[in-house]
Amino acid sequence: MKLYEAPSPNAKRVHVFMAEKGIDCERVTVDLRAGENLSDEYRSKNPGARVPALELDDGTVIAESVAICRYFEVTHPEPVLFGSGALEQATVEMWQRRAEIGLMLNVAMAFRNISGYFKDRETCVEEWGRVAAGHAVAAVPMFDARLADSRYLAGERFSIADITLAVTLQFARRVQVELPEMENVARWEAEVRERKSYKAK
Ligand SMILES: N[C@@H](CCC(=O)N[C@@H](CS)C(=O)NCC(=O)O)C(=O)O
Repeated sequence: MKLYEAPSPNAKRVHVFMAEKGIDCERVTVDLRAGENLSDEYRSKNPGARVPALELDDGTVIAESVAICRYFEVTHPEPVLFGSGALEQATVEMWQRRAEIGLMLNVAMAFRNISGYFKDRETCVEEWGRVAAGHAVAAVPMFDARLADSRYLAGERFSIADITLAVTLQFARRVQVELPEMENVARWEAEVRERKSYKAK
């Protein structure tokens, strides 16, 4: 099994997830800056042309971070990171989607469109980047309110939703998308960042 990766927030989500489960495998670094992910060779494995992607020993490739994590959730059920039972699974899914769609995608759009980091491969619209940054800022209070009453996003158990939110906050700081610092998010983030899995590569 091989993980195609880069120093990137989506690969980081998979790293933390794998570390939680005690999984390791061969890693292949894909040079995004040089456009290695856009090569015919990489696209033949992952037509989506992004990282991460997981290649199984029989050559099957799974792309999309959450799809990779779902694969590992079944192959390595402990610890449970997508919830257990109807209510907890739905709650994890709800917060995971809120963190990914409401925050992570907007931070990524802000970064990509304002900085022009990938302008060699996409049209960057700075104004759209600023709108996306505003959407990201507006999303944070919902997480803060939830974390005022709950240890983790989906309840008492750490989950994929926490991984997505923590990785996104770290990425936002790195790419200078300024998000509000809020008390409950700060308490929760300090705890998540202390986890051994969060320091994993
Ligand atoms: N929805 C995908 C997003 C993957 C993605 O956007 N990866 C970025 C790095 S975080 C990438 O490969 N960017 C290279 C490019 O846009 O050319 C996932 O969850 O894995």
